Amino acid sequence: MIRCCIFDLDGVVVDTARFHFEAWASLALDLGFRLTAQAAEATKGVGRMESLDIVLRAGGLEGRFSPEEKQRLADEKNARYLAFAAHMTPADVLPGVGAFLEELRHCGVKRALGSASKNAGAILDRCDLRRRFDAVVDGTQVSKAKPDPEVFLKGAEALGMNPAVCVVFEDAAAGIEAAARAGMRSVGVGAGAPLGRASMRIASFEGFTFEKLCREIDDI
Ligand code: B16
Ligand code: MG
Repeated sequence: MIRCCIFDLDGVVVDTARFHFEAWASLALDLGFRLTAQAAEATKGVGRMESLDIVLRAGGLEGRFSPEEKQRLADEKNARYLAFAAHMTPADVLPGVGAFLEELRHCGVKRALGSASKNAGAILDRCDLRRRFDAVVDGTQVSKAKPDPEVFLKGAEALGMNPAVCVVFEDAAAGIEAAARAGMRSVGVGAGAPLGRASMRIASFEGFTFEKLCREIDDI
């Protein structure tokens, strides 16, 4: 029985993952190195300061900056990210997401957002998405980054749902792992990195339905 769907934001509901990548890549260039696709992928779904550590490690710069300097670098990355995101509109919601969220509402399935991003609220407002979710848990409300399950467990708790009836939609390995640790099934979204522990995989929400979801994973 699936009674609640929990959505990651970046890379699942909206295509902001590329803005995060571009902001980290330009910061890395300023620091004197080119960010590899592999290092960029590793920042997916991971909190801001943890992502900075991944980026600095990729450039062989770990341990080179004081906590104050690291905070400044993280603030700079965020300013660049927000400059990209400032132009977002409801047209930036990924294909099929709106119809799927509406179908869930129609079927009486609860919808929660579970994002590591501290900017999630602003993005939801820009894209007129807040009213589509019954609960929103973002990076301002959690203390442990994915793959810790905290963000998804808080989403389920806010809606009074047992993890066993929740399905998480994620584009990042850290998020799929977080779902597994929360005791939830998961759907890997997108054609990116391998998401080994996902219960199923979809390329996008286009043509995806609640009926297909139930058929694929409800009897696992
Ligand atoms: P911020 P998600 C995550 O969002 C992003 O995937 C990740 O790249 C980013 O570092 C993290 O949010 C923190 O975002 O800097 O905006 O607080 O995928 O969990 O929705
Ligand atoms: Mg994501």
